[in-house]
Amino acid sequence: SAPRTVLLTGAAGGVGTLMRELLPPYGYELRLLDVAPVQGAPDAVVADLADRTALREAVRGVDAVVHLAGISLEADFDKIMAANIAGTYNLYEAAREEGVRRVVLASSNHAVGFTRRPREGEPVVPVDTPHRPDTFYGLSKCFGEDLAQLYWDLHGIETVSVRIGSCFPEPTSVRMLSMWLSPADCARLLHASLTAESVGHTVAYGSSANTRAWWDLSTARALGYDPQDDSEVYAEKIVADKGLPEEGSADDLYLGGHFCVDPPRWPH
Ligand code: NAI
Ligand code: 15L
Repeated sequence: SAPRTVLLTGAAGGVGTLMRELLPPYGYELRLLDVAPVQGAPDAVVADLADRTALREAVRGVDAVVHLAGISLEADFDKIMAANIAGTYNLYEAAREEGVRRVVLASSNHAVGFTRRPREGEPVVPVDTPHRPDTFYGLSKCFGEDLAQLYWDLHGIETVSVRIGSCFPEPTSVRMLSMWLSPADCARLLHASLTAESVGHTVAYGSSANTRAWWDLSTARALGYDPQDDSEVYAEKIVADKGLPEEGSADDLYLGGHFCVDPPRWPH
């Protein structure tokens, strides 16, 4: 049966704040968790993903988890390790112990960030393209996807790993014209991921129906996702303001764009 009570981790973050508003109209009752206090939500669980007892209590009785919590940019490996790698493991263990059957996992384009972006006329990037992280951050998302697969194979916990492009109210760069996931489409995709039947472990790219999309939305659409937005309405202004990425730059070459070279480690 369709999930009703959902734990939303990372509820104080950018996407979490948007989803707190946009998911309840689909009929969900949200329980919120974040290590930071969640503005205007006195009932939110304030806990670190390192706190296994708190996680177990937080998942008790929910039908599903939308797992957004974690470090969302490149950082020192030890920090990524604690929040994203150990933290995601702790969350899945809590889900297993409490019998939660479905997780929607925030993966990222940076799990495949060093993949060349398609040039005009080339096929879009398929969902089964090999992992090719661009950062320790992206590597932690690869781990999350593999953990999700393991928990499906070992324990029958279903996951949709959503490789989110760029989920912000508006696109703000030329690269984001390809990557943008509008907040309303994000809610549509999370809802589809929560309600689709028999997902096993499914990897889906998360973007709107962008004219300039670089990747294949077929697995997302197969879940029932029907994106309604297209970044193209912002294109003229963004291209005029920012100019096209320099030929041969990371933003020009790779799905992960500037993450591939920031911080600089070796010349590309
Ligand atoms: P954000 O950084 O705004 O929010 C992340 C939240 O997780 C924060 O509120 C933070 O306090 C919380 N958090 C961090 N470490 C924690 C810990 N140890 N225990 C408990 N809570 C912790 O990130 P945003 O943009 O909202 O992204 C949400 C998720 O989606 C992240 O997992 C991110 O990696 C992923 N994502 C986001 C994209 C985007 O365009 N916004 C693109 C691709 C992936
Ligand atoms: C991500 O994974 C980040 O969490 C988000 O802040 C954006 O930088 C996004 O990718 C992006 O690639 O634009």
